[in-house]
Amino acid sequence: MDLAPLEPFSVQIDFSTGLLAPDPDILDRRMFDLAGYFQTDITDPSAEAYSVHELRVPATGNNLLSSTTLLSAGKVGDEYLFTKGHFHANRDRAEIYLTLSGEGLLVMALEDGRTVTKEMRPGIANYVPGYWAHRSVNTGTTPLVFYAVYIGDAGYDYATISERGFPVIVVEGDDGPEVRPNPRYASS
Ligand code: M6P
Ligand code: ZN
Repeated sequence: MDLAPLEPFSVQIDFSTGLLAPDPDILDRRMFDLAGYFQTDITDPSAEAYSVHELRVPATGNNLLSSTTLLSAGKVGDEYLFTKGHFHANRDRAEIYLTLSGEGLLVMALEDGRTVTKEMRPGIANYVPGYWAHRSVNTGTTPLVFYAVYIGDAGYDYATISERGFPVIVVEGDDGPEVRPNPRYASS
């Protein structure tokens, strides 16, 4: 082996808040980071949208990275709040989501526009195979908290989603969340 092995370690995950101990790397996303992502304009740019709390592990292909995401409840127009969503820069890298609290939908899309949407509820693990872009949507009234595990060199391609959008959007309908075609989706 070229490098010394990492030391084994453990983390404490608070399932209701998603907070980790010892201290993770924290990435805060505010509403202005999501400007242009919704059908309507955002109204409160400085409001917290979500945060990603990542365990400190080198981002290499032999490691597993993992993080909790704490996604606020709320809507922009009639669209539920969501994460930016991304393809992996290394397209074939897979990921697993385990929902810890709250409720939502995991929207996944291939580059050809095919989509699959899965429920996110405490205790459900969602498998995201390589090549599927993924976005989580908080359809509840409390924060959506989930733990994600991904291959260390997956990387992020945000540009494709930021330019084209997802093929579907999730809006509040008369009987709850509805998945509808995105009128602004730019197919390739
Ligand atoms: C999950 C994982 C992370 C991701 C986060 C927020 O925790 O997929 O890799 O950063 O969700 O999603 P996004 O990066 O699309 O904003
Ligand atoms: Zn990912």
